[in-house]
Amino acid sequence: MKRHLPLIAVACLATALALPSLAVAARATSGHVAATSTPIQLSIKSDVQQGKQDAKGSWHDAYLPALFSAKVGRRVTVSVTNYDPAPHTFTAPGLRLSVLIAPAKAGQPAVTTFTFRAPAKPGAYDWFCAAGCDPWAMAHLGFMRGRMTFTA
Ligand SMILES: [Cu+2]
Repeated sequence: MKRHLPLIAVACLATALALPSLAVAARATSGHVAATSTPIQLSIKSDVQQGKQDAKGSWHDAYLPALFSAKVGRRVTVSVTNYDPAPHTFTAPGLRLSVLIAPAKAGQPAVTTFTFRAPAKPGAYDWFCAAGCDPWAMAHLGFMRGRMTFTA
């Protein structure tokens, strides 16, 4: 079951994160989307859900995967399945994105889908979660911090 974020909630989050200059690009996908590439499917699992282990064997919150790519110039659709009963964000200042990722509820994962226009030129853009979830994960690439690469 897909849940779509009310835009007001996203706007409030952007304000709460003190990122008012970022355009909020979350859009509900109600039927027709002019997608020209396959949606990027991401999952989020918490430490207790054994999201991802660090080098010492401790589990952390993580986006799975955290490093992914898409084609330049196209409309990109990202679908995030959150198994964690806590919210996260997908915040990429370089892409002018800050999207609130809805929490799982009553044991059911929440799916948040958003779209944006990929940059015209190849390049890599860092993103992070700004929700204050797992401080270690938020500071480490591959957990609550990642990179999106756009290729020709
Ligand atoms: Cu997070």
